[in-house]
Amino acid sequence: MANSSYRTVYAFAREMHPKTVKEDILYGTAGFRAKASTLGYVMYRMGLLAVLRARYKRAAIGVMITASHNPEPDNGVKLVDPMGEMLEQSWEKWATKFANVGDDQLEETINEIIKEYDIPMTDRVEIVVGKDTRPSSPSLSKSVMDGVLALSGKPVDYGIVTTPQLHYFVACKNTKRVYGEPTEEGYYAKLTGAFKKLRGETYTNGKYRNRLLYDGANGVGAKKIKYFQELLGNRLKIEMFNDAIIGSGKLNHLCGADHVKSQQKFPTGVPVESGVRCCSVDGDADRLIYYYMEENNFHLMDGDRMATLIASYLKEVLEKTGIELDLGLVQTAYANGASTDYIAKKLRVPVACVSTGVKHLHHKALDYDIGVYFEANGHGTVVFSKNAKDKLKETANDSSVAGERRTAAETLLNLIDLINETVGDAISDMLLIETILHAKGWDIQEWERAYTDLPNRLMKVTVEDRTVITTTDAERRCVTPESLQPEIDALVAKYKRGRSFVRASGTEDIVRVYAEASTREEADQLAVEVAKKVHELAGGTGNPPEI
Ligand code: G16
Repeated sequence: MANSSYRTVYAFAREMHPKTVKEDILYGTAGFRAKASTLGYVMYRMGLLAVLRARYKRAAIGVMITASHNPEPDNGVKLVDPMGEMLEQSWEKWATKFANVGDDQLEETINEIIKEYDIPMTDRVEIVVGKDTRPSSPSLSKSVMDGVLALSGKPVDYGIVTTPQLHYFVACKNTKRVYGEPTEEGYYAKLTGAFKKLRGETYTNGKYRNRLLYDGANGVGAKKIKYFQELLGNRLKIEMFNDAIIGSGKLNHLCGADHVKSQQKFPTGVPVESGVRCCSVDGDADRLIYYYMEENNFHLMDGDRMATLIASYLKEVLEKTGIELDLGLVQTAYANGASTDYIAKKLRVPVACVSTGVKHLHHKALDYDIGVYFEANGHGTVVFSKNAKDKLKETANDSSVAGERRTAAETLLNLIDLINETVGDAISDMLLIETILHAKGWDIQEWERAYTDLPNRLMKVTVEDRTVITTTDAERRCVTPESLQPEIDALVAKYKRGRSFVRASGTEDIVRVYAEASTREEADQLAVEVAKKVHELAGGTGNPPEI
C-alpha cells in the first residue's frame, strides 16, 4: 500500500498532546506505567495504535487506563486484544515505538506499521475505553479518545470500570455476545446468576459462614462491589471497607491486595475480628488476597493458596464427570516452594513456571484443557479449552449418562460462567473461592491446612538503572550483572530450604527481591543479604536496604 497522509495525527499531537518526555518508556509487565503527569502523549499514541490493531484484527480492541496497584499519583495504560487477553507480545515493540518517536515521526511510524501488516485503513473500528478512579484518569482517557478519533476510529467510553470488566466487554463484543452482554449489567448478571445456581438456597454449610470482610483499596473495586452486595443480599454478606472518595489520595494506601501481600499485614480500615475471613482487592480489582487474624497472628492466603484450592476442586468435580481432560497449573518464580510441592506431589497436577506477568501465565495455561494460573500476588484465573466446553455440554445434555456425572458436568459449566476467563478478576475470583469453600463446608482455617507455606519475604531495592538486571529460566537466575548470581547462590546455600531470586519490576522503578527459607528469621535475613548484594553490584541508590 502506498504511503498515506495522516497529517491530522501530527496536528493533534503537536497542538494537544506533544511529547514532553525525552527518556524512552517501555511497554512493561502490564503496559506503560509512570507519573500520571507525564503520560498524556503516551495515551494519545495508544489511541492511535489501538485503531491500527483493531483494523488489523478486524475486531474491537480495549484500552484500560490504570496503574493498578501503584500509588495514586501514577497512572498507566494496558491494551486489550479481541478475546479479552493482553496485547499480543509481538505488538509490544510497536507500542514502545509509538510511545517514543518524536511527534513529527508519528505519520511515518503509522505508515510503517500499515505496510508491515497490510492494514486496511477504512474500517470504522470500535475502541473500548475504560478507566480506574485515579483523579488523572479522565483527562488521560480523553487523550486516548483523541488518538482514536485522529485515525477515524470509534471510541466507546465505559467510564469507570475494573480492568477485568473492560476485558470482559471486549470479549463480549468480539464473540457476538456469546461470552455475555457487553454492559456492566450483563457482567453482574452473568456472575451473580452462576453464583446463585452453584450455591443454591443454603447460605451456610458445615464450617462455612456466608460473611466476608472486603477491603476495596479505596478504588474501583469498592465502587463495583456494591452491585454484588445488592444482587446477592444474604447469600453472601459482604461487609465493605476502604471506599474513600475519589481523589482522597488513599488509593492502595496501607490497604489493598498488594499492600497486604507484600507487607504480610492486615490493611488499615478493616476491623480485626479473630478468625473471620477477609479479602483485599487492588486498585483496579484484578488481584485478590485472602487473610485472617487469630491469636494476634496474621495468616495470608495468597495466589498460590487460591490456585491450589481451585485446582483441587476442579479436579474433584472433573473426576465425577468421567470425562478425560488435561488439567494443569501455571505459576511464577514467586510461588511458594511448599505450594509447588503440594501441587506436584499431593494434587498430582502438572505444574509449569513462567515469567512474571499475566500475559505469560495466560498463554501457558492455554496449553491445557483446563488451565489454572495464579501469580502469588493474587492475579489469576482459569481458562477452559473449546474441547473441554464441548465435552462438558455433551455430558450435561446426554440423558443416557448417569445423574451424578451429568450434575458434575453442569457444575463445571456453571463454574465456567462464574469465572472471568479473559484475565484475573478479583471479584469473580472471590465469588469462586466463596463457592468452593461453601461446597466443601470449609472455613478459612480448614483451607489453610492443606499445606504449610515456607516463610518468605519480598523486598524492593532502588537502583540507578533497573535494566542492568537481566534474568533467564523464568526469572529464576540472574544473568547480569554477571557477578550477582554466584553471590546469590552462595547466600542461598547457607539456609535450610533457602531460595532467592531478583528481577527488575515491569511496573515500578525498582528491583524486586524474593527469598524463602525454613524459618521467618532466616527468610528475612536471606532477603536482606540478597537485597544488599543487589544494592552493591547493581548501582543501588539511597541507603542499603533493611527489613
Ligand atoms: C501487574 C501485572 C502482574 C504482575 C504485577 C507486578 O499487575 O499484571 O502480572 O505480577 O504487575 O509486576 P512487576 O513485578 O513486574 O512490577 P497489576 O495488578 O499492577 O496490573
